[in-house]
Amino acid sequence: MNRSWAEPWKIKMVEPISVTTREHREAAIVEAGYNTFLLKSDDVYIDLLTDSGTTAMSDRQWAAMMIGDESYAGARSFYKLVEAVHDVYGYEELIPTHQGRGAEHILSQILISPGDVIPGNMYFTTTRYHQERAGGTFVDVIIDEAHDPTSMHPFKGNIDLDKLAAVVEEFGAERVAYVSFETNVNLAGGQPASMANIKAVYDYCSQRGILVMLDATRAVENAYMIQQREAGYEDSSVASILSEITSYSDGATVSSKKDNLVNIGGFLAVRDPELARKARALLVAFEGLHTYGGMAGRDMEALAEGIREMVRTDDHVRSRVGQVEYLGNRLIKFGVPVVTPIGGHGVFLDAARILEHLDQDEFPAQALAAAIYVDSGVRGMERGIVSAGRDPLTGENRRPNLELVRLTIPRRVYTQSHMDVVAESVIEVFNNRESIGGLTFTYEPEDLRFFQARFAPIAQDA
Ligand code: PM9
Repeated sequence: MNRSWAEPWKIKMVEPISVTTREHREAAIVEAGYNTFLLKSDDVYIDLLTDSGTTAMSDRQWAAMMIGDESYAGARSFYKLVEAVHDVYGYEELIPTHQGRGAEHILSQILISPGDVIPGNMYFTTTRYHQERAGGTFVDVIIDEAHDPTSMHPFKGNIDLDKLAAVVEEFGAERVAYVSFETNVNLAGGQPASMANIKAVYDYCSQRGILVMLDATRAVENAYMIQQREAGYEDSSVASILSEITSYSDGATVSSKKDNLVNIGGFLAVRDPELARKARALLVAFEGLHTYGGMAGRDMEALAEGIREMVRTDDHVRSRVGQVEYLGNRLIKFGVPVVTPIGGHGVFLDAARILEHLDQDEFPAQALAAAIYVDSGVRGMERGIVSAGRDPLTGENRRPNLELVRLTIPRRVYTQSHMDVVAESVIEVFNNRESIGGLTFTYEPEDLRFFQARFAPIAQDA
């Protein structure tokens, strides 16, 4: 018999949430311009917008916050964080930032010169934004399977070495600022890279003097997938797999609001002291002094504990990913098209297949996210043509193959019953999908448009 797992924690404090009426939600989505980012959280029942900063911290983390050292310089809490990052990720030099994009900003500014290219395994919105702001051009070198929501490839986050070699050949190694290697690729659906691929990319790059910088934001989830799927790792701990992943890199940016189990924080970590010196010079201008960057002492305490907790035993990540799989498998059972295999941090609904009657220019994923919200108060996020934005050179919409709604599961926050409610709502909306119409922009911001864009339904007779 298959035995069940359960969460490796019990609940000590609860935060009430309440369900609203359909009429209330219909008014709220209009007020939010059909953008779930613009909804007030009080109008949301089950919030699956993001797994970023939405974690429930442990009693140990809350206790650690009480002993935060708020000294301006040289705080004890900083050194505790340096030790945790070194022990768990293996990097010597730590540059603490307010969150992931702070680290991406600094990394892009110190490594990218105008005209450089940055190959990477599918883009991430803020990462590419900072790369472009620094004058670089991002080039997608992820394997083709990542762009196919139905592919069952176990490592859809892998870099295609032939594509990478073609970029290096075309531009020359000296124009490659670094390889941007994301673990458990967010926009591909939370899909991992294999250890064999991570190592092969690092070997290829180090032979040519090209740096490999990980986006290790969800590296623990990637390590767990390697344990589950890659031959030779079934008996290794997630902690040891994580150490091996990071050993094949020159540094990493991390949004600590995900794997690291805190509500705010992030860091850039590198091995090279000279690179760290350059990063710290910018850190003091844009974030804060080099021993706190963008965080209070108490935040660094909670983060240091979160980093240790995420890999103290494998039970945490097993139940975290297990909950995502539980939701995904329920939806698959009822025929709802989702990205497969089920990812590490969320279930990604395939809006292109669900709303086949809508053109991509009618923003099917945006419309589907709004429809699910109206049905039940469950909030997801568009990850398709709106998130992809416009090409800065041509001004044309980028048209990603993946037109998705992400139902992202916060860590240690919701129960299996919440997942059942979510599944039932998505199934109901799926069964009534023909009634969902397309959307058009009423306001389109220039940069990172998905955050604040506003929409209206396309008139039926248009
Ligand atoms: N990710 C997410 O919901 C939060 C904002 S949505 C743009 O998935 C990766 C892989 C991320 C990420 C944020 C960041 C930026 C970098 N890399 O949000 O600045 O998923 O801490 O991190 C979000 P910060």
